[in-house]
Amino acid sequence: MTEKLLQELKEYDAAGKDIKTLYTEISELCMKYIAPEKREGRTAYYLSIEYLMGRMFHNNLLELGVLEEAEKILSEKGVNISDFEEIEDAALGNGGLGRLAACFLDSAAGCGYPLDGYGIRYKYGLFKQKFENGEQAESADDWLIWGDPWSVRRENEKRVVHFADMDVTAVPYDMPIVGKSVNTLRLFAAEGSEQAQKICEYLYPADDTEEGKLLRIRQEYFLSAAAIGELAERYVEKHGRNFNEFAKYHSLQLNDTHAVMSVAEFIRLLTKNYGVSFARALDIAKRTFNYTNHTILPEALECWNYALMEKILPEIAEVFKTIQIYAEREWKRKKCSKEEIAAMSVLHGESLSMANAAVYVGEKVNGVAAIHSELVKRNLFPVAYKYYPDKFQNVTNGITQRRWLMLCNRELSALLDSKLTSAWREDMTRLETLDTTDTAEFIAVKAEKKKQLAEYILRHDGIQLLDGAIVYAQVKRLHEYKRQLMTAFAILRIYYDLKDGKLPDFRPSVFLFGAKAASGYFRAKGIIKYLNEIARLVNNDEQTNKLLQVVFVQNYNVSYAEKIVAGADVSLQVSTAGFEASGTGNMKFMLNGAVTCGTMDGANIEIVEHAGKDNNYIFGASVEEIERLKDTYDPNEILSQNPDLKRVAETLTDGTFSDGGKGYFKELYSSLTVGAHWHKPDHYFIFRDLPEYVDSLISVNRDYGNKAAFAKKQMENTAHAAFFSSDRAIADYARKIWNIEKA
Ligand code: NBG
Repeated sequence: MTEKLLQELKEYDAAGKDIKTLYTEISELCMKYIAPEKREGRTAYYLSIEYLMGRMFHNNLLELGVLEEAEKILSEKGVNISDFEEIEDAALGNGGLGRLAACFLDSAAGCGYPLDGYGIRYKYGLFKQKFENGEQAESADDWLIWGDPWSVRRENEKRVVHFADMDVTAVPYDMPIVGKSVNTLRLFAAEGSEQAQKICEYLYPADDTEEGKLLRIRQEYFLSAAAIGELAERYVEKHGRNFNEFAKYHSLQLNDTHAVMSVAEFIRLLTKNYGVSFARALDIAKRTFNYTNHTILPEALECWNYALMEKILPEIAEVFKTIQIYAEREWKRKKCSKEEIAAMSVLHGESLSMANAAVYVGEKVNGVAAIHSELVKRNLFPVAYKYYPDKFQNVTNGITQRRWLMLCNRELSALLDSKLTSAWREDMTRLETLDTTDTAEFIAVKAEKKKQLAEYILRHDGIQLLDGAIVYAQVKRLHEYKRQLMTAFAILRIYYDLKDGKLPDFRPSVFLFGAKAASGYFRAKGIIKYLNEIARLVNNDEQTNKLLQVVFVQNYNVSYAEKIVAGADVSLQVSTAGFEASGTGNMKFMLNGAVTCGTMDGANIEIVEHAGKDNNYIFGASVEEIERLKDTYDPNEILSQNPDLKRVAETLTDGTFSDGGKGYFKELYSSLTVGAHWHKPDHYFIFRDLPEYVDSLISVNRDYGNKAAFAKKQMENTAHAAFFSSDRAIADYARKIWNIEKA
């Protein structure tokens, strides 16, 4: 097959065609050789409202095993496939949750597991970001202007989704996921009236207005009804109308709570259309659905107002209410107290808890890193854990080495091939035999990737990186708990120390940021502005600017990440312990040979377990310490005792920087020193961890002086990254949760 494909590429006429035509035609040519698997046996389905796929072109050629040859053939025709890097990412996701879904699809296909995905084909993906005067400016991400040659519209498989006030047509677009098996990501586009089309217009519309909430409910139901309708119909075609064996052939994974309505839709459909009793339908659902929790932040746990849902989905609301009745009977039989029942309730007063519904119905409930799964049991669903301990599982996240090493770091991959043979590509545990004392070539690769990163940044952001500097990178969504603000303070501490002559041996360092702030998130936007103001100050100071540089790149996305994780030396993962469920960027950096400078949070804990504490830079309060500290913590006392900290914190208010009259900086300062009606001052414990953070950053800087020793630490991280491959994560899901076999 690959021979034929390569032959066709050789015969392809590229003359005089523009980049979009080339991209479309070559992609379509490849698509002819990709045939999705027909589903026969037990299959798992991933139900997710986000998929952050990134660019498909290079990845698919890699998975087809023709990347290098195709590249050669095309370059002889004058087509440089790196030009296709100008093509928009398929950014149908916000961050880690959506990117995880993409990695899982990749690994399942890569390993030959029967896993298909269902999602929404948004017309506009995650907004594009620019900085105007240091502030985030957003514009629509019109990714489809490039066409979508990697998807196939299935006109004859469309179906109608009913709401009380309108009908919407769900038209599937299938994106083949290429690997050992070819799996399918099926994304539904909403068609029909103008209002119907709105459902798939934007990813995550604002949900702070009633209109926004309704739209969100519509999106969730749209995905759920389209997916469940289709699965039920296919089942009936094959097995008839008796649903007793449905759970034997299907395992449905709810990626967070966004598709929990599919549980209600499943029960609704079986009871209304197929004459199954409610009790029986609920029982089948309980053996079919599983739920992954991705955060313990209360604001992210979805609750819907019953009346609101009833307005557009009366039957679905009714099903949730009935689930509550059945659940209560079960809980009373188990002799749960009133309080316990309230804690587990699906319907509580007027509020429908999607998480409680998922926990009650889900056969398995998992967190995404060891510590997070513990917190899910202990803090989030303690009562459910008491009565259903066997439901609760952990599956630590993973990332695909195909995109995050083989594709984004072909130089390091080649080096590993030369040392270990290419067997590591399929069996990452082979990396453990890497001789990490042999550092010279690794150092050369890192330098090359840093050079490529510098070129990319120059091209995209017009910023020249400090030559030969240590690259510290913090790239992720902008959120207070991720503490980009703490890094800002740490940089200022270093800056003032440099100016005061207190850091005589400091080596040139770049602090590299990439992050988008949710459009309604005032503080996150303030932090972006603050970092850009710090960049302006630091980068223009002749006294320090050969030693310290701050760079915030615009429009951080999957494609940017591919450059950054390969070129960085230090991965900054500094969330408040207990708040980052897992993190997956941390794994990408590790795999590419960066040390982690971070807190004992999320998967950092496991990274350090595997790669060694001595090969990373861990600081800050642990989860237990934060829990102990919580009630008595007084940031103002810390500030009053530490003039250095006070000096940097006060740059928010003392006129050092201007936020152009927007009030960002004053509000940030008051969030740290006064608090707000919904939280105590400094509720992410920045001042608790900041001094240790600064020390860690300086230790990294010092250790970097011994190039070989530092490179050894970096290589130790690569060598112990096997556990963080999503091949491992998928195998865990397959075994612990889905009960599926490789083809
Ligand atoms: C995010 C967590 C990350 C985690 C990803 C993937 C949500 C709701 N959660 O820590 O914040 O790595 O999920 O599991 O986006």
